[in-house]
Amino acid sequence: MTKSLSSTGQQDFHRPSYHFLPAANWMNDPNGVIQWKGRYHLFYQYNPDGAYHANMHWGHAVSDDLARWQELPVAIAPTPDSPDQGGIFSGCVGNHDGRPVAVYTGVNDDYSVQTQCLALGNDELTEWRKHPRNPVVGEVPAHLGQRRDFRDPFVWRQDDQWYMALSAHIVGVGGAVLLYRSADLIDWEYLHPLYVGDRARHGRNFECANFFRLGEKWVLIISVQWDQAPTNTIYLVGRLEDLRFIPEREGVYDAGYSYASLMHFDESGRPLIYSWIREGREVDLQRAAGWSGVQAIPRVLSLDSQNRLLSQPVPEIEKLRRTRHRFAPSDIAPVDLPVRGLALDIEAEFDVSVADTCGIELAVAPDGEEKAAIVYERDTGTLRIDRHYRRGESEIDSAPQGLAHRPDAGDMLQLRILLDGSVLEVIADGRSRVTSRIYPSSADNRGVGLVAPTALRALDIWEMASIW
Ligand code: DQQ
Repeated sequence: MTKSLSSTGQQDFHRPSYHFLPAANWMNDPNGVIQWKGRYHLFYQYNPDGAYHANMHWGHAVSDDLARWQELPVAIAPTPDSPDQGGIFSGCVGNHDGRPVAVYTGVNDDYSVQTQCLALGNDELTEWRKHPRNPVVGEVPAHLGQRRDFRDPFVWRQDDQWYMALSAHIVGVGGAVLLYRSADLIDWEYLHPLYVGDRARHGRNFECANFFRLGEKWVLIISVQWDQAPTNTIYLVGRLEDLRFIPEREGVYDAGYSYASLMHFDESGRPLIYSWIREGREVDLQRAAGWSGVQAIPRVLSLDSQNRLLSQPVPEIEKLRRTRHRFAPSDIAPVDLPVRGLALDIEAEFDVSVADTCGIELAVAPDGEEKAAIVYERDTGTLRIDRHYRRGESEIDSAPQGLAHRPDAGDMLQLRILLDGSVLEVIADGRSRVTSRIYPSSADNRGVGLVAPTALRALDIWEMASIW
């Protein structure tokens, strides 16, 4: 049984040190990400009452460099006797003629009524005034056959109009992204579904759809609720014809704990994406820790020549790199490396033709029994994360994670790994992503090891500075 850290008196080594999370309490989806007058603003689903999902507000943090964040007071709170009295659910911030406008879902007390609302911000984005015409989108289109899942507005400018993608589902069919149009963000016209998923392939319900142009293509990123499987995020790349999205390629955005991703273009035009990394431990343990939910390191998006969606952590976090440990293949005989740490940034290259499996082990216990292994399995073409705990921890998810992956020609596998306390972000060749959570039972679980050292071609490990 894992004890609460307050009861053991230990420092909370599960708590990340270079990923953003509020000082305490519950956080989930990123909301309203925007660069405003040079500063990056991150809003997020936040419960000021504790480390559990309820009483949603928009928390607020700012950053000048995307590496260090400062938590500010809550930005938007529910208003009694209004369409958002039960919570301020997810949404975005648009720049309407130089004014910041938050577009979000307001919910009633049991979340059965979900409507789209506006709040007008001051120039610091710290004070928000609810629009007197809320809700600006109140009617659920009848053809959905349901009224409960109708949320997460994502707005963009196109041809001098505002467009809004809303996430929902059509009963018996699958997830749906609904398209609306407005001149002023206040009066909205429902056009039609921008895209309708197939329930067997794309899940039961869509949340947090993002729709944006990357070069010649349009990209749809969706957070998916499935009938049986855990939630995940998928992406589709295609074209826009008569304001309907025609996908040409689809893939998994992240096969793990990353969810509710939200992108924006920063002032230099970079497409940046943020994601909530949810917990992999029971609610009681989250409450005992006093915090729940972490933001992924923001990533830069691009498409490769095959229109696969690439994402790389923003280069700004490299300024947090401290001691570097560089290993050449000739150095590496031992399986255990002379590096220890729970806050590491790793770049590794393996030749997958050399061994059946290769990879890296992290958070390894002194006796080797507990660890997280990031393993590439050549025969099945699978990138896996195996979490080994000393005893069965029923309160902690230790199910194997993974997704299909094959390096392109040349057999070289590039891994980028961000380890930060209980957070593990893994990106293979820029295009296959698995986010994980690990909860070592001891702060001594800091070892780093190699699976099949002979397959290693290059390895850099940086110890990371804390942002607090
Ligand atoms: N989280 C929000 C919803 C959204 C969901 C509520 C996704 O707006 O659909 O906290 O995690």
